[in-house]
Amino acid sequence: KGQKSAVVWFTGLSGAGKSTISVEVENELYRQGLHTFRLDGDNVRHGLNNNLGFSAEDRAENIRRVGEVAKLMSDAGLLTLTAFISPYREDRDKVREIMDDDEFIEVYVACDLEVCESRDPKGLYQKARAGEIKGFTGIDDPYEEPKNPELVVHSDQNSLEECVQQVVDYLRQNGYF
Ligand code: GGZ
Repeated sequence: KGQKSAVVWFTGLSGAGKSTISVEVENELYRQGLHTFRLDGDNVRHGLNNNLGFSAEDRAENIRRVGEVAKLMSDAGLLTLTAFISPYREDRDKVREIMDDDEFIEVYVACDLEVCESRDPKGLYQKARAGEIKGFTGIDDPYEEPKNPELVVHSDQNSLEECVQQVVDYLRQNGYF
């Protein structure tokens, strides 16, 4: 019984629950004895990508670099989890293209904008509505939903535990561990 390396790529609006779900999935995989690595905006935008903002060009470069790092981690044998808005389909598809077959697992964390906005953990939606942040995803910047993700979890209709379970079940049922 082993593990198959892959990149579990969470995408969705700010506040949809990507980071929270990915942390809990990682905890569960750890309990199962798997080796994992997690990348999200909090660790990557402060270091590797601290020269990038939120223009379409900078988001594309953010996602490209994250994709390359995730590929390296996956090559090193780790089940890699990423949590980035990654709003542009083209940017996500380019990451998929550098991966092997079955190596890229796109997980759409679907959540109504209204629900994301009501959560507003960092007050960023409020700032975006007030015009204090320009180009905020979902407010005055686009989010392009995945057309054929490997998995969709609905964080506005299911509990955190259920969403986590759906991801873990997908990985087990598809032979990743
Ligand atoms: C979207 C922004 C923006 C703008 C700052 N648009 O909820 P958060 O705070 O913690 O998650 C968001 C994070 C998005 O970074 P990503 O690297 O995931 O974005 S992308 O994949 O599009 O490159 C949010 C915060 O940064 N944030 N400004 N204008 N989110």
